Amino acid sequence: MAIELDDRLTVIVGLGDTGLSCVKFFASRGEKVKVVDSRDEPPGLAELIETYPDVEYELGDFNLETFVTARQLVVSPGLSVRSVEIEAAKEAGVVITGDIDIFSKQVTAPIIAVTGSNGKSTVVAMLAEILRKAGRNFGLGGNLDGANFKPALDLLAEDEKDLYLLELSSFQLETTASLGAAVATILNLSADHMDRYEGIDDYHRAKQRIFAGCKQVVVNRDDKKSYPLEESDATVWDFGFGRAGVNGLGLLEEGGDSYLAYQLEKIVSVNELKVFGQHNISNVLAAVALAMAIDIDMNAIKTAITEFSGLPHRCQWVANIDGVDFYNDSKGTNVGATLAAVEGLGEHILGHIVLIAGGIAKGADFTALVPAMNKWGKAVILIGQDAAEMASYFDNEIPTYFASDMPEATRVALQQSTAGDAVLLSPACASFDMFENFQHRGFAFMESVETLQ
Ligand code: UMA
Ligand code: ADP
Repeated sequence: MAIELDDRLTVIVGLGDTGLSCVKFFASRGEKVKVVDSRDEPPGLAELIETYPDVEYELGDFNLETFVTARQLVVSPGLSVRSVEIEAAKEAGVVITGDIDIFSKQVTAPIIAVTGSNGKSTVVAMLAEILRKAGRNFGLGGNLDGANFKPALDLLAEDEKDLYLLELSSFQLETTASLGAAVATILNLSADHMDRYEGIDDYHRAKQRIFAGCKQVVVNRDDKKSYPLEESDATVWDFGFGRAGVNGLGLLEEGGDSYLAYQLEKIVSVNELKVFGQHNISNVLAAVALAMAIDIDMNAIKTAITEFSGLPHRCQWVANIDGVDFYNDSKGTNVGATLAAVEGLGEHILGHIVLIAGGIAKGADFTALVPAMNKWGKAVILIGQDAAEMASYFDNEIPTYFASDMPEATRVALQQSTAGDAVLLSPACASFDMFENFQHRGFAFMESVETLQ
């Protein structure tokens, strides 16, 4: 039976945190929706049934008919828009959108949009601290976890804000049409999610959508992939390790010390920062550039960046046992992140690193970790589904051990260490084979370390 145009529904694809925020949004406007999720028991189900008992839902294997007869599909980030059902819907003329696209069309206040392969949450958290110090009335959400967790559409239920700060993943950007951000940045680009994209260029193209219609861009001078591919009239700010030019943030060397600087104007000494590692200097410079693009007072910037001590599960110090320091970098979920953590920590400690890594490899190439571990490391302990695949990279290069769970991994790591060394959990992999998510993995590490004491 043919479906009349007016009867066609908005179909929310996915009933996780994003899907639920979409249901709330449409319900608040009195719009009828249907929800589908390929999982039999998606996380948002109990709340949906309790709070929105009238909303229809379909669980388990997707029903193609529901997709192709929809008015629009609001696709959650965990699902690729290239799935058979979504492609078929697109062919049939169904509008494909996502929560960030809807959000950007609803708000008139400026949006600061941050993406990148690594450092997003750190930069966004630092910028949020800067905005707080400056007394700005802003909303904070997107692809964040922990204390800052908030799906973007849930921000619309809060009081009106003068500014929105969003962390965006490539998955979320896939469903944006023209974001129109006041300021947009790709902090850096290195391979991640290669199981979802056709290659790095495909992943890069998804990230580039952040620049569509933006007024100002912040680029990383040390990573050309962070620059917009399309020409535009947007004002450009840049950050990077060398000396900075006009509208630039960089480093100035003076009297044996290194200073963060705006053009040739010193801001603070690198020694005044609480976070360590070159990657974090890059993160601070990015946060300052974003703040300056929206005209934040330099005093607020200085106070916030010198007080910021980092987020949990990101090179977080956990304990010292027999002179060995333990660091939780469970959010190191790709090669670029683990490389940054190994180099940052390697420079920071006197001894060597024993790395705990492994999990779901997501189609990654681990070659780049080998020279870094040869330089800064002394052993690798591997866990999880793709441990054997990872081991093949380290064979004959560095002592490698397998562990069946986190308690065993930390025990072996301590055995391989001596005073002055550091044990670093930075898996370079996703966690879902053994844990609920990266936070769960980080807590498992911290608990295992506690039992070693
Ligand atoms: N899924 C199915 N079937 C479905 C729908 C989803 O199997 O029908 C699976 C997905 O493949 C995925 C999982 O369920 O493995 C979760 O997907 P989701 O789209 O329901 O996720 P949400 O709960 O809505 O959470 C998402 C972000 N997660 C992902 O993109 C995977 C959260 O970022 C974000 O905080 C939240 O929206 C609100 O904006 C977390 C994350 O891990 C921190 N992000 C990835 C990362 O940072 O690497 C991208
Ligand atoms: P994201 O939100 O992009 O995942 P986070 O700020 O949560 O980034 O940091 C995740 C991990 O990435 C950290 O634990 C660290 O190992 C690494 N990392 C952080 N900042 C950078 C950076 N600028 N470049 C490379 N790696 C980084």
